[in-house]
Amino acid sequence: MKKLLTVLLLLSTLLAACGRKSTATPAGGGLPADAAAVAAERGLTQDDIYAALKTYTPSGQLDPYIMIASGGQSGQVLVLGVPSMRILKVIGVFTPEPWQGYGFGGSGDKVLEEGYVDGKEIKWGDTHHPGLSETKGEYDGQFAFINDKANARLAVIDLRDFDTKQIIKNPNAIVDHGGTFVTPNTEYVVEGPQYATPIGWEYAPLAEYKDKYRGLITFWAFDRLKGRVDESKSFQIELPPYWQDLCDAGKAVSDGWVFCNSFNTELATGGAPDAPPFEAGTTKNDTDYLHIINWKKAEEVFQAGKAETINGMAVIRLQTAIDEGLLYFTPEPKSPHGSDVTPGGEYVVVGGKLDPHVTIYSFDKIQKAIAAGGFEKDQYGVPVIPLDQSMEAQVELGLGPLHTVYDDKGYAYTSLFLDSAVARWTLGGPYASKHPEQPWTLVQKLPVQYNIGHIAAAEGDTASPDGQYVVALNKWSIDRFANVGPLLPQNFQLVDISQTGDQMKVLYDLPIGMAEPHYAQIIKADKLKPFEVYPEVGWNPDTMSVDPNAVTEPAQARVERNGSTVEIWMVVVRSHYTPEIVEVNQGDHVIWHLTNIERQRDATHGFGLSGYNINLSLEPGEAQTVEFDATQPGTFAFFCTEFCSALHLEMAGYFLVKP
Ligand code: RUQ
Ligand code: CUA
Repeated sequence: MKKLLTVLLLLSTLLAACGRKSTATPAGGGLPADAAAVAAERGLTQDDIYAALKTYTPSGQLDPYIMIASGGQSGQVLVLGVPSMRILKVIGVFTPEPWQGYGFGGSGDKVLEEGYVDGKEIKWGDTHHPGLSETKGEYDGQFAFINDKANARLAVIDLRDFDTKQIIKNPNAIVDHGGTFVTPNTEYVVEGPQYATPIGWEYAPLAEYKDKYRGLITFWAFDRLKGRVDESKSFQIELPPYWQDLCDAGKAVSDGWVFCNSFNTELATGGAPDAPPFEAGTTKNDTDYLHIINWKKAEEVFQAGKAETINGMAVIRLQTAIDEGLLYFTPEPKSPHGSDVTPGGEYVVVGGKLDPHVTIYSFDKIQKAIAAGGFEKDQYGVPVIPLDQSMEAQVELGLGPLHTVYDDKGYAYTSLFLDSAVARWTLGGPYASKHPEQPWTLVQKLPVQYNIGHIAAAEGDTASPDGQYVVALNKWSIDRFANVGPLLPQNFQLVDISQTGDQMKVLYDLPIGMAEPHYAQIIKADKLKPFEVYPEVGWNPDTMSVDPNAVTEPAQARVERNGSTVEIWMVVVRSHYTPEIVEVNQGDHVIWHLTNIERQRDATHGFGLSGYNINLSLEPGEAQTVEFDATQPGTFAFFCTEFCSALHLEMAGYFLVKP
C-alpha cells in the first residue's frame, strides 16, 4: 500500500513536471490511481514511468520532431516521429518499393534507371548518411539527400511529397561513404569517398596502389528551383588514396570549408597471410590525416577551367589542389572516425576508434597556421599542419569514440562504440558560459544497448541545435527484444537530454528490423510543409506540375489506336476506373495515362496489372503514365491495390490481349 502511494505521488509530480495540466486527471483522482495500479502490476520503476510520460503520444497528437533516417541495406529512407518513435513512412530510394508504386511502371522507373551502373540494373543500395537541405545553416525542410555507399550514388528526395526525384551515379567512384552532407546554403551536396580505387574504377593491380589508386570527393551542385543536382556545375577533387571516411561542412566562421577524417595513411593493401590483414595494416600509424578542404576556392578553380574532364565529370587533380591551396592535412589519432563541426563552426571534433579521446581542432588556429605556412609535406606533397598548431583540446571519454552531435546547452554528445555509451561532455570557447561545468570535460556516460554507431540530435547538425533529444543508433540489440532468430533488429534508443549535468536518460527502444540504418537527422516538424493532396488534379510528381496527359473528368477518358500503338486516358476515382475494359492486340505498344481525380485527403488508389509487373500508387490528384508492349497474350485483371472504399474490391477492370 505504501509502495502504491509512493507511485501515486510520483505520478502526479511527474504529470505536473511534464507540463500536462493536472485537469487531465478526472475528478476524484481516478486516473492516477488506475495508473498507479498498472505501474505496480507491471513492475514499472520511477524511471520507466518518467520515460512513458515523456514519450507516450495520444492518438491524434503529432510529434514535434521528424527524424529522417537512413534505411541501410534496404536502400530506402525511414521517416519517424520523435519522441513517439513511430515509423511514419519508408521512402523507396535506391530499391523498388511496391506500396509507393516506385519501380513498377510509373515515373519511379526512370529515377531508378538513372542509378544503373554502366547500364546494369542494381538491385540494392546501402544508404548511409541522410542530409537535409539547409538555408543559412538551418534545416529548411525542402529536400533530403542520401548516399548509397555500395555503388557511390546519391539521391534527391523532395519533401513536398516525400518522393525520390533523382538518382545520380558517380561516374568516377564505385563506393562512397562520407556523404551526404550539405554546405550551409545547400550550394553543394557533398559525397565523400571511402575505399580508394583508380579514378573511373579502371583496373590497376594493388602493387600500383600508391600511384594509381585515389580518393575522390564530389561536390554536387544543387539547383533548388529545379529540385535536382546539376551535374554540369558539379566537380570533384582528387585526393591521396587514404581512406577518407566521414566529412562535415564548416559553417558561419568556417563556411567555405569541408573537413574529412581518414584512415589507412599506411596505404595498406591487405593480402593476409603474406601481408598484414587490412585491420592491422590500416591501424599501424598512430595518426592519420584530417583533410581540410577549401571548397569556395575549389569552386573558383573549377570555374576558372583548371579541372580535367574524366567520364564527363570535372576533376581537380591532386597537384592542382595542392598548388592552389585547396587541401591541407593535420594529424588525427588513432584510427579516426567522425568529423563534426560545432554549431558556430569554430571547432571540428574527431573521434579515435582506438583512442579514448576526442580531438577538438580550432578553425581559427588552422587558419593562422595556413597563413603562416612553412609546413612539412606528406608523401603526395600535401601540406601537413602540426597537431599543436591545429588542436584546441582533447577530452578523454572512453572506448571507441565515433560521432559527435550538439545541443543548445553547450554540451557535445559522442557515441562510444566499445563502451556502448553516450558521452556528454562540455564545449569550451564561446560555449563555456552556457553550462556550469569546466570546459572540455566529461559530464556523463549513459549506457546504451548496445554498440552505438551514430548519434542524432534534434536539429543537431544546424547552427542552432535544440537540445531535447538525441537518438542512439545502436548496431546490436542482443537481449532487448523477443528473439526472432539469429538476425537481430537494430535498436534506436531515444535519450532525454533536456536536463543539465548527469541527468541523461534512455526513454524508448525502437527495433528496426529491416536493415542497419547508419545516420539520421531530426528536424522540427513545423519546418516541413508537405502537400496534403497534390496541388492540382493531374499533378505529375516528376515535373511537379500538371501533366499534359492528365484527364480531369470521366467524360475525357478514352482509348485511341494509332497503328499498333494504343493510348489510354483513364480516370481513377472511388470506386471506378474509366474505361473499365481495355482490349489490345498482342504486340501492341500501350501508353496508359491514369489520373486520380480525388481531392479528399488519403484517398489513394492503386493500379495493379497482373502479369505485367505493374503497380502504381495514385495519390489524390496524381497523374502517372505507364508504357509497355503487350507481349503476353491473355486475359488480365487490373484492380485497385489500396483499400479505398467499401467497394474497393469492385474497383477493377479487364485488360484483354488478343493473340
Ligand atoms: S559511419 S558508425 Cu558509416 Cu556513418 Cu560511423
Ligand atoms: Cu481504389 Cu481501392
